[in-house]
Amino acid sequence: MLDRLQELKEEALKKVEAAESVKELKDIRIAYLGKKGPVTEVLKGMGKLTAEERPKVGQMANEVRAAVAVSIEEKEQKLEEAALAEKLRAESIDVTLPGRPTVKGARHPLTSVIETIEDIFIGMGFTVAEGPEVETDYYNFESLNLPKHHPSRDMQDTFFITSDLLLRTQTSPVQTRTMEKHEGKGPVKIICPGKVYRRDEDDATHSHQFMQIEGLLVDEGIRMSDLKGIFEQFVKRYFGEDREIRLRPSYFPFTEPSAELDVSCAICGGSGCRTCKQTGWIEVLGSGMVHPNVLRMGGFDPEKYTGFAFGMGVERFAMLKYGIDDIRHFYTNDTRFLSQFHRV
Ligand code: 2U9
Repeated sequence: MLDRLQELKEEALKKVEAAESVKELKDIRIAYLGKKGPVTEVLKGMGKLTAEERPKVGQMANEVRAAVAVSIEEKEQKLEEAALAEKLRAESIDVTLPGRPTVKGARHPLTSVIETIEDIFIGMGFTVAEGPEVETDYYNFESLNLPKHHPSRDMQDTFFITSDLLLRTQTSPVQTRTMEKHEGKGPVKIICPGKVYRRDEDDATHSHQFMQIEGLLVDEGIRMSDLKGIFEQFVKRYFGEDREIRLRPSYFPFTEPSAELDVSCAICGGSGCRTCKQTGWIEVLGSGMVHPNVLRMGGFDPEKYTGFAFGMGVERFAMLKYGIDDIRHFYTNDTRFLSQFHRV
């Protein structure tokens, strides 16, 4: 029996020595030291031994168990140390390697243009006002001197939600709402940037959703010359000092008189080219003196107060400034287009 135990010990120690994983060691522990293992089997046969032999075999069995257990533990520690060393080697960081570049986003060109225009008007004492995109018929049409069945309501095709709710076709409702808040006391000096919606077929120059910036200045003694002065400053700051402006008579139901603003063509310098359709001038916005009815509906006394208003399409400004030929580029999220505006 003693020989058998010695044999088992050597066999187990050899296997521990050869083991390459903690899992293997666990299997060896179960195989040799477990309840159904060979050492237990030997001990079960002790009944047949003499009283003299029994303690010797018992002691030997305990020694074998202890030796195998210790060698398993030692081997386990070695394997764990080796695994940790390997992990540290694999995860070591070479601090001398150059960093991986991170891809940075850029402002959308329309956002940049809006911010540039906002800054110019803020510099002239305007504040920025915003309002809801879902509007009532009253704020979008009625309060702008466009009563029901007015022919000019046909000028715009509208996305109606109910008979009274719609997606705003211009940012003008923000101006009426702001006038109401002022309760008939001037000055009101705001610009209103935001999304607007029209039931247009999308093509190179039309989009069913686009960006507008409108402006409104209401105070005592505001005249057409104030409008012209503000436009002159705005155009020179946005397009460049060398650009000239001219006002051309027009018609809008919410302004009287109304005028279109033209800017001298930068491409031909005024002599006429394809961009300016041989006129030397490019139309950039619509404007006019606020109609007395509109002032009255906003809570202002037209006998005391006068004002001017204007509206521009942001995409058109961006297209003119950067030579973009299709409005759909702004809304298709093609990064080849967008990434060109990194430093705008
Ligand atoms: C109030 C009073 C008057 C806003 C104005 C225009 C002229 C205009 C167009 C330019 C290109 C819209 O984006 S576009 O299609 N706008 O020509 N907008 S005057 O007049 C107002 C607004 C609010 C209370």
